[in-house]
Amino acid sequence: MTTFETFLEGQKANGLSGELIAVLAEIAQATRKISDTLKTSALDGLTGATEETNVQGETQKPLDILSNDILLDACRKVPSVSFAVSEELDAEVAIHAGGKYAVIFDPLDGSSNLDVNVTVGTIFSVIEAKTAQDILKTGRHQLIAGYAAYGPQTTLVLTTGKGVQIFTLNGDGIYVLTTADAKIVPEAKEFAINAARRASWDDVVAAYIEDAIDSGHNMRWVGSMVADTHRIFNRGGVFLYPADRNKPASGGRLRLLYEANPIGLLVEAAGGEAIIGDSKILDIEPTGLHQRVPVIFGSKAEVDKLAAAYGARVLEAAAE
Ligand code: P6P
Repeated sequence: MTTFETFLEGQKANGLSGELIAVLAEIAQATRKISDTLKTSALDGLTGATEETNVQGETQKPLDILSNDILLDACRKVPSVSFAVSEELDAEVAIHAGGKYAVIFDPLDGSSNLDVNVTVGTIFSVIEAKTAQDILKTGRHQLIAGYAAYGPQTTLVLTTGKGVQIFTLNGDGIYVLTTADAKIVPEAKEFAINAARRASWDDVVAAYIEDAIDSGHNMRWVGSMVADTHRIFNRGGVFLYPADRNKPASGGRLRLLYEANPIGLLVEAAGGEAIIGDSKILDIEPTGLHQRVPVIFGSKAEVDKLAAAYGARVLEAAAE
């Protein structure tokens, strides 16, 4: 049995720095704490909503704040952490003056599902950043990316740049390696999109979904990105959260730094593709901590169809 701890020993032998191993170990410990907290949250009066709203304009839930605090405490335990960036906080938080790694996270993604006991998750990313300005770099600079999915099982999915590993939390609070080199199947007949927003889709997405339905594809939409992502790791498929064609400046709903980038690195490391139209997510130059982008990722054959359609549209526009 390979545990997370023995995995880290292997990572050290493969050259991952002791500092990054310490960061990853504390993030994993934070996800264990969040998992434990969620299990009894309804008994501990931690459900419902607070009177607070976050920088996104979303009503904060007690568990959003608690999960955020658990991750900030984890960052403070590691001297090499310079900054923390969170969906729940307006600006970056200075952690250790001499630090060199920024930890970027969505502490509890999909928290609107908490009161209905549906899988939610923590999404995290680690980059080298000695100054606040260093934080705004493309997703290709991520050194570590991953998520924890808190569902019937608690699973930790991560990459340190070489493949994707999946761990499952056992009854003793130990993460056990259950998939050593996760791959996303290139072909799949299942898409994830919020079909209620059909009026906001651009013509590429609308045509793709219509064709998928005509071809007998299935649809799943959990309303929790981590849950939809984990399904795609398990059986393939494509996830789409396109920009609203009526509000192009909004960029979409999902955030680049702590949702699209970490998921994009994991997906590419598992042989999938992650795009925003004719560009790859990991090549987008960030302009702000909470920048939103359209997101399409999953099985390579399906995402390539969409990328080709966007590419053709760019060529048509250039020819006009
Ligand atoms: P909608 C959760 O709030 C989230 O950021 C993602 O986890 C999820 O995929 C998406 O929003 C759901 O959005 O518009 O369907 O509620």
